[in-house]
Parts: sequence; C-alpha cells; structure tokens
Amino acid sequence: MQHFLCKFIFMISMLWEAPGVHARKGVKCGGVLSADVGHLSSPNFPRVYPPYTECSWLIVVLEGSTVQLTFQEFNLEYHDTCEYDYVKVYNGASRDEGNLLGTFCGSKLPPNLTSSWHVLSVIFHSDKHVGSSGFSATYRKHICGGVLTSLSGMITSPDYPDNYPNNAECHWLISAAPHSKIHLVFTDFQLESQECNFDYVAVFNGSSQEEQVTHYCGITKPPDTTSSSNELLVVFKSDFNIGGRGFKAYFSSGECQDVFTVVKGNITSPRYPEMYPNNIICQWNIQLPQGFRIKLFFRDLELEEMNSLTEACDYDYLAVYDGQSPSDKLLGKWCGTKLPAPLISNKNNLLLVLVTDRDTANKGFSVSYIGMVPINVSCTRTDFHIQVPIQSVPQLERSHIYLGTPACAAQLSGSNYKIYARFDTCGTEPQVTEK
Ligand SMILES: [Ca+2]
Ligand SMILES: [Ca+2]
Ligand SMILES: [Ca+2]
Repeated sequence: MQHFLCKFIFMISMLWEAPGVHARKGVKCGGVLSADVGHLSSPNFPRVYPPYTECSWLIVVLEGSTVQLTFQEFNLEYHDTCEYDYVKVYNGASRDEGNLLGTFCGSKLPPNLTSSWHVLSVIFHSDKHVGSSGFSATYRKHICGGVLTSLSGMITSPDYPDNYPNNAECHWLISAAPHSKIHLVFTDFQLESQECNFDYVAVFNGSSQEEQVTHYCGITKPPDTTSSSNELLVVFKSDFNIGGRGFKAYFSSGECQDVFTVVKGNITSPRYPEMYPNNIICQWNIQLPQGFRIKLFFRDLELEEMNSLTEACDYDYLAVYDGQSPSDKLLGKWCGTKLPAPLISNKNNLLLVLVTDRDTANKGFSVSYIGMVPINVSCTRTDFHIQVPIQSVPQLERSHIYLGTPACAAQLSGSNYKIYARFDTCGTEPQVTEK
C-alpha cells in the first residue's frame, strides 16, 4: 500500500501542470480526482459559464484499471473546429496532443470515452464572447471493459499477467471511424480448461450479441480477426472458481492498419503530417504477386528521439520486417529524424510496424514503395541472354520488346521474354581489343 501511495503521488506531481494557471480570477474549477467514481462540470453549471476560463481535471484511478467518462449534459458555443469554447479529453496527461481522444463543442452530447490506462484528463476552455450552459459529466473506474475509440490499443483480462478474478464479466466495444475495419490479434491466452462452459472469451463481429459465436478457453486462442464493420465486441467471462493467466490482445483500425496489394503506393503514420497518437501499434502489409521484390523509399521521418541512456529506439519506432509477420527477419528499426537509405525485400512481402509509447508524439513518417521484378542477364564469350519476366512489363506486346532493332525481338518462353543475341548483331558491336 505504501508503495502504491508513493507511486500514486509521484504520478500526480508528474502529470499535474500548475492547476488553475489559466483560470480566471475568482473562478475555481478543475483539480485532481482519484475516487472510484466522481462528477465534474463547467463553472456555474447549469447557468452560463464565465468567459476567459480554463479548467483542467486530472482523473487518476488504481493502476491496472481504466477510466470511463460519460457526459450527461453538453451545451457549449458552437464553432466548426471548436476554436472558441471547447472540452478536450485526453488519454493520459493533457497538452500532449498524442493523447487527444476528442475535442467537443456545440450541443451534441460527446460519446462515452474510456482511457486505455488509469489516467484521463479533461480540459474546459471558454473565450471572450458568447457563453452557454456548459457541461456535466461523471466518471467511474473500470476494472475491465469499456468503449475503446483509439486507433489502436491493448486489452487484457483483469489483473493480467496475474490470475484473473472469479466471477468477472468484461465487455470491450472497439469502435472505429465509419468505413474502417478493426484488426484484432491475441498474443497470449491461458484460461481454465478446454471446455468453454466455465471461463471463456468470445469475439463478436459487430456490437450485437445476438449472433452465434464461438467461445474460446484453455490455450486455444481466438484466431486473428478483421471486422466486417467498424465495430468489434470482445467478451470475457469467468465462473466461481479456478482461474488462469488470462489473455492479452492488440487491436488496430483505420489509418493504423492496412494491406497493400497494388504495385506501388505510399504509407504514412496516422494523422500525418499532424502528430501521431500515443500508445499505438500499427501494422501495414505490402503483399505483391510472386516474383516481385519491394523497394521502400523513406520520404520523411520525424519520430521521438532514441533513449539517450541505451542509445536504442525504446520509445517510438518504425520497424520493417522482410516478410508478413514480426517473426520474419528485421530489416531495420528507426526513430529520431535521420532518414534511412532505401531498402529492398528478399521476397514479395514486407511488413511495416509503428510503435509509440505513452507520451511525446511527433510528425511521423511517410514512405513510398514500388514492386520490382529482377531482370536476368547472362553472357558467354560470344553471345548473351536477357530474361525479362512478363509481369514486369504487363503493358507491352512482345513485338515491342527488342534489343537494338525490331528484328531482334524477344521470344516468349514460359513466363519470361527471352532475348538471345551474338555480340556482333542487333546493333551491338564486337569487343575490340586495341593494341
Ligand atoms: Ca465563447
Ligand atoms: Ca474459472
Ligand atoms: Ca512517444
């Protein structure tokens, strides 16, 4: 307990930035909230809030749990991009724009928001003119579950990696932007028994629990899932006895996860060139037809700098793997702002992974790739052969592929165009040895 208290107080002093510095004289608002449930509202609520006011709430609950925020009333001056009066909610400390969960104004009630760890901040701001009745919200500590709206994140069973409690029931609704899909991967899984009528995990494709789904338990983890809509529901239940280590899973969505199958393209970090979010793991796969190799060009790289103690990219980094998964060979891992040289895959797949930690974001990265098919040239003392795979020049007719003159056109041989020539034909000249 002593240890926890020390950590807790240290945490608050780390995160708390001079309360009320911007607050108008005589208006008291904001503060540190650490009870399991609580309430916050704009000054003077439900009467008109004062001008020139800035309030900052820091909600810190027990480590290992999360904070769920629910707005009951919401009415602020409206502006297209909320530049006059606004409420901002951060997944962690405020001011770190990588933590921003949303900015709200006008009279539309914001959605329920859940932090991905035990800290959540709320900022209320009003400008010089035009006020309204303001907002009122409640929060509560969540042992597990919630509505997750970030681009990516991690979910675990309660108390993971220690044994999960008995009689637990958790519902995580992962909700992405309209039209984007959610990718979910379980990396660790150990529940009671192989018969799933005791403890189980179920993954519902969509928010509805109506449809039939498989229950997973024991050490049989749910398969990698890509949602068919922009929602995915994960349910965990334990019965009255016998636990296990539980599970750990990662999700990603929208700009944070994609598969590229066209022969050339561009990939950027989420929100680029604005700041990327904190706490994300993004994966982009490039999957081209067999025979292709992939050349990757770095156009821009601005990530958090390396850890000066270890001189390694421990905080935020971009990693590239020579294949389809992080178990394939690592081609490089970069951070900071030094632009890496172009690189080439050995086969037809490449995986890019962006990992960011819980604070200090930057502009991100921008890369381009192009699929290449190797051309094979071989020669003897008197002649040479050139082989060009058909798929590398799909737009050309055979008669348009020739060496020197159209008379030396390529021949078709299996999936290749072949040119066979002597050194003194096809407009080439024999090698002359001069005295
Ligand atoms: Ca105003
Ligand atoms: Ca059990
Ligand atoms: Ca960072």
